[in-house]
Amino acid sequence: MSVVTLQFGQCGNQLGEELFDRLFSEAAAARPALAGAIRRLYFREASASTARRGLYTARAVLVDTEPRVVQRCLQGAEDDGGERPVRGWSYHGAGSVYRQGGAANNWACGFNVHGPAVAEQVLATLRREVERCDRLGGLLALHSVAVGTGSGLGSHLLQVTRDAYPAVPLASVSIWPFEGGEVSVQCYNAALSLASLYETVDLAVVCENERYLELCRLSLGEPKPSLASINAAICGNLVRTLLPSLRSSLGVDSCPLLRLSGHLCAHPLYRLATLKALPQVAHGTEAFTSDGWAGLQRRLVQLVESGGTVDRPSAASGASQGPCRVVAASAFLWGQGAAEASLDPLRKLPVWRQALDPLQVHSDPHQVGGLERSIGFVSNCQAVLPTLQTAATRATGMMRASAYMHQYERYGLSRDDMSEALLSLLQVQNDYERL
Ligand SMILES: Nc1nc2c(ncn2[C@@H]2O[C@H](COP(=O)(O)OP(=O)(O)OP(=O)(O)O)[C@@H](O)[C@H]2O)c(=O)[nH]1
Ligand SMILES: [Mg+2]
Repeated sequence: MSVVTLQFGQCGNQLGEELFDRLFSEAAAARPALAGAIRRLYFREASASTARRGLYTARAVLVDTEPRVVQRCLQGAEDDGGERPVRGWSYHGAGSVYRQGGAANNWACGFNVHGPAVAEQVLATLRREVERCDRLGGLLALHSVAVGTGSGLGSHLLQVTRDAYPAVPLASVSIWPFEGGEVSVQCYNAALSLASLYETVDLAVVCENERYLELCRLSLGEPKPSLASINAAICGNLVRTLLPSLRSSLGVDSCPLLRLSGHLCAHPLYRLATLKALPQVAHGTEAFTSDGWAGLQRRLVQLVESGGTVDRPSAASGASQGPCRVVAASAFLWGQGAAEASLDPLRKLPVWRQALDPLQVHSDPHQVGGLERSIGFVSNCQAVLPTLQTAATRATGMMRASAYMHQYERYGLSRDDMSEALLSLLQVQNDYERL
């Protein structure tokens, strides 16, 4: 079984490149059976024309409204005059679709202008990639919700992809912007993206740049994190839910995150998930870290209760409204003794008792990221609430003042369309609040 990744816009493409690097290096460090499973899932053997740049080709479709980032991804290791080691994998040039001009920071421009212009070409490119899979296990989209291409074009392409593959698990990794607001209309774009995601994907993994910035600073020891560091931190969490685990009930040849989308998002009102991983250690110190399973699980429970991402003592006290409630979650224990570890501490997680099988646990002896023991965690829970509340408050305030609406009307998005998206955002916020 294989998974095809869709990379939309600058953020989606940069994040995708980091993710494939991570997956490939995990395969290189894994025992042969697991390495084979990882490569079959996310890579295919390179054709003769691309083999000189690596033996494997990422199963990916790259899309953008400007050529720069896609071209850099395609050039990969050759780009910097050989300073970076040859990475052993590459993208296939024919797997990319890009235009000129960008999407003007505007969801409507991406959705209504660029979307229809490239949809057919993207679907044809995706079809070719799907035909190279023995069996398609799912589609994973990477994008930012903040500006024009990843959010607007991404939303359009996810809709046509859903129509073309109605029965295939479809998940997104949706990056939320920094709170500081690089773009004044980012809350509009996020609301429009979220409304669309709720109609198309089975599961949307929400990764907030602000939280990962804090993770890099406070826990990973990087005083001034770059976007590349943030991508590395996101992929460090993500990869623990994407690697197949041979000892798990999910089967050797499937992507856990996609296989679990039905379990995590069984209820149609709750489609958002967040990631966590422990331990959080600075790059280069992995070999000196040897946390026990009981300690890791206890800290994970504290982190989940607090709704946070960063593991620090103050997170233990929990939020003032009580512990963050969880609809459903999956924990992945990676490393020495994972299959034999007692799971007693994890049973204290604040999971929703009405859900069937609310917590699933999977394990494998592979040491992810060189850590003797680590836990990855994906949960559908109230941790998304602060992000939803901030976006909803800002977007409704701007809408009341009719701010920037003309920019959207210019690209065919009416006030009613915007109001509907905001209502949908408020509804999602309300549903998570009432959990
Ligand atoms: N985590 C992460 N965030 C990114 C990255 N690149 C951009 N962003 C964030 O994504 C948002 C901007 O989205 P981009 O992906 O740059 O824009 P785009 O989708 O290409 O859309 P346009 O350029 O407007 O056509 C901002 O919130 C950035 O902080 C990245 O590599 N990693
Ligand atoms: Mg761009």
